[in-house]
Amino acid sequence: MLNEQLRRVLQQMPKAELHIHIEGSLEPELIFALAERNGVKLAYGSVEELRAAYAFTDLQSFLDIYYAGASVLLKEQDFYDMTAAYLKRAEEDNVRHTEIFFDPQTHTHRGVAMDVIINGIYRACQDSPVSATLILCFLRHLSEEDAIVTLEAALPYRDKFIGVGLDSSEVGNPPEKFARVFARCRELGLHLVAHAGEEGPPAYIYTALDTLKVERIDHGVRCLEDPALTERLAREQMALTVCPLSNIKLCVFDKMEQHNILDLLNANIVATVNSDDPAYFGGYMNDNFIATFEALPLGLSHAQRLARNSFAAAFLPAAQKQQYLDEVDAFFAKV
Ligand code: ES4
Ligand code: ZN
Repeated sequence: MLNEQLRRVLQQMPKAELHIHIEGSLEPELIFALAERNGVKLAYGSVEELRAAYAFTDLQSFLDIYYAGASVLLKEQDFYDMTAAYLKRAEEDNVRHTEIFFDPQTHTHRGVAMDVIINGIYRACQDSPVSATLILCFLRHLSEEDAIVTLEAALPYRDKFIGVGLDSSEVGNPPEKFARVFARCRELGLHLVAHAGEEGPPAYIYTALDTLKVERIDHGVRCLEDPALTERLAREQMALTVCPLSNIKLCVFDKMEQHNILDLLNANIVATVNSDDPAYFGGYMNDNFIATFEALPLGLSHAQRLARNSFAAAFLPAAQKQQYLDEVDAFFAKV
């Protein structure tokens, strides 16, 4: 069991979240409320029935339900309400800064316009006391051509997102499939990230780095299978946005006791803790920290390191980053 002091520190320490899919923050209750509001028919009869379907065996089994859940989002206010609910939970967990993924293709393919998506999410970010920026993710199971069309549709709102990412079904859709669209995003001055090494092999982490030129790896936990890659990630201080509860729910590791986040830290990798899809995977930021620290021999020094890593890896101006890092150190000086 976690001692009371460490639990309180994990809850109260200032932190940044760098890997959260906003569509994955839709709680079953809100899915049903929006379905009702929009007259959308769901394949599940009740909140309980929907929640009972959250028994995943791998990434794809989750994605099928995640896209079904997102089908209730139609109006700008729906995107606003979803984002506002997440930001309120983040604030309760002492998240000071968050970089939110959104998947426009999940919505544009259902006929929802890009301005509805971006304006709804962005307006909720502006109305929150939590610092929040947006990262547009391309769905890797779709074509690169579709990603290019999506980027073009989003460019009128270029000032409302800071970067692009790559998510959805990893195996069989390697980063290099998106070489051209990422090159274009790089020219546009967008930050670049990609999911790699969650279910996919270390080779995908290499091509995310070398072909896409990403600045962070989302998940990346399979890097430890390759000692040269592990050493490189540490040397380059390339951050990994690790999502512990997600990895357990999607069977990347059987049990939290087997999670490799402590091994990543011991290899001197800039690992961070994040919630991924909190409504589906059993918890928000502090739930992830607590579950991880309960299962593994992690202590106060690891908590401070993970809090520092979260800000060090954030896409923030240097002065603001330093301010957050000082805030972390001031918090731990009083513990
Ligand atoms: C995702 Cl856990 C995960 N992996 C890949 N794509 C995703 N989209 C939402 N959650
Ligand atoms: Zn993810």
